[in-house]
Amino acid sequence: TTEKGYLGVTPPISTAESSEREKEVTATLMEELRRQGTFESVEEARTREMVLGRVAALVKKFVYQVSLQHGLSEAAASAAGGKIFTFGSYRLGVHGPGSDIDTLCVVPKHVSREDFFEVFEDLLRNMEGVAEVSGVPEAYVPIIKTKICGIPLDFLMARLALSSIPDDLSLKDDNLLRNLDERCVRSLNGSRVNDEILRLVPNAEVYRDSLRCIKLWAQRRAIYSNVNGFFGGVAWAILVARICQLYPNATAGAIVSRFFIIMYQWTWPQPVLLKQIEEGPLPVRVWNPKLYPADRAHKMPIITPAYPAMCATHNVTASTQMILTEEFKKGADIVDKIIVGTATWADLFAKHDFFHKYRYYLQIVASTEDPDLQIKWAGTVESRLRQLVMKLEFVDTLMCAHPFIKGFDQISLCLSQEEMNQVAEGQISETIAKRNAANIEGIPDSKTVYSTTFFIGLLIQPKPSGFSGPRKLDISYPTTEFIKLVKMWEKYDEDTMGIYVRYMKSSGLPEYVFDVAERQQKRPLKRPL
Ligand code: 3AT
Ligand code: MN
Ligand code: MN
Repeated sequence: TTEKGYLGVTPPISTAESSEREKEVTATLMEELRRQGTFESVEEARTREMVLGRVAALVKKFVYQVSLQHGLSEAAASAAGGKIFTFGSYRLGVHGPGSDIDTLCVVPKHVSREDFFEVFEDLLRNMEGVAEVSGVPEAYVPIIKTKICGIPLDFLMARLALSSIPDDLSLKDDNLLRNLDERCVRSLNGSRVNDEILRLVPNAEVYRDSLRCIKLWAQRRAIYSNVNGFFGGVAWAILVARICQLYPNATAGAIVSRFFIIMYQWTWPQPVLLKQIEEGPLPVRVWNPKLYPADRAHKMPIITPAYPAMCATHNVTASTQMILTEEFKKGADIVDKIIVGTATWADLFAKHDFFHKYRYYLQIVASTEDPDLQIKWAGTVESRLRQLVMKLEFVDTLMCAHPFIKGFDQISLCLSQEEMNQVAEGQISETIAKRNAANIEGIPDSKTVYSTTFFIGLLIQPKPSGFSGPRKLDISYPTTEFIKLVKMWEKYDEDTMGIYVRYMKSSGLPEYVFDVAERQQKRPLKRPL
């Protein structure tokens, strides 16, 4: 805590201890989180620690080797150091079984990014227990993805303007960012944000338990996704931290119950801050709605606590704000019932009803004939979906355009151009769906089509009463504009990449969007809209 006696930009709402009932529901919450499988086994936790120990040693070996290549003496090369910092869910202590370990490798100034993608990547490949090393040096945040002893790891690297990296180095000092490559600044950011969050919460254990609950809830409700205009991991982590600041002595059950009501009543676009925004040593933009119109446009700003302050929720649109707000309200109602004993935590974690909720949907299909290209093309289309959502929001009779948070991948074996076209248009017939490699053997002209299908639910204004005939909904303009936009991708190629948008009734939704239980009870909707 600080000289003002509390953490955060305002004093707490209450410093009271939790009531007996709140302590009871905290215990049942922890039981439910265990039942839902959000914790890893003791054995997996041990493996992670062992892997991290080996990785820390490997980074030192990497720095040592490169230092020798640069002509440093044995002694100087050993003293050059090298250190790992974890961030992401593992660092916050909210990771589940199978989560990755996000690991930042900090190296001294004579070790370059090229060394990282050559020497370090090679060292990794030759390490025992390592599978699937894949470096993406050209990414916005360059990354090496790998798996060690079954644990997935994401490696970032930052090269500081220091001749050695001591074991007790902290990344807190903003001056460390001076004279760094932008990619290094970006790579440092995740770790610095996580460390600040942990420094700014009054009780780390209460924080972790509360965040674990909110993350699970957000995933189940299909509102955990930054790219689609909902909130991503960093935003949820900041929100829960803010509630912890407001109730420094509350237990996790109490934090969660306050979380929903406070978020539901939040007076957006007032930003959520964990501390005052600071200026710093770099010539970079710090989030400032008074200065920048783009920042003023943020609908639900949640601001990262490490310099340079950024908005973690840049992608929120009018529609996703509406959906988030509705979910906060539903969450608030359920936790009220949990406190009085008429609902259980399992009710809070109920699966979303996206594919039952709307009468009309848009289906967006991205397709190629190459599995590697498909990942990039589908990613590009997904990253532009919010542009389609925003254009749909301008359509008069459309009240909400609700993007689903994930695409559905399909691999289809086609025997004719006609079948290929069908797949590219999202019409995968039963014949195509059931076909496999064995039953087309020997047929020379079979082609494999990779497709990823995204969905947007459409909430259409009810017809005025007494008005008959179909309600006019003209979505041709948003659709054509969206297709034009995705085709502007620099690697777009008309001959190998398909993009198709189809408007459909809920009855036309493909089977694969439903899980087994839903398929059995699926029946036509009878709704007033
Ligand atoms: P998991 O438990 O791993 O699912 P997480 O919160 O750790 O949850 P990620 O590993 O995906 O999630 O991300 C951890 C951090 O890494 C969050 C963000 O600061 C950074 N990050 C994630 N994806 C990217 C990306 N594509 N480019 C740059 N940074 C990213
Ligand atoms: Mn992670
Ligand atoms: Mn990761």
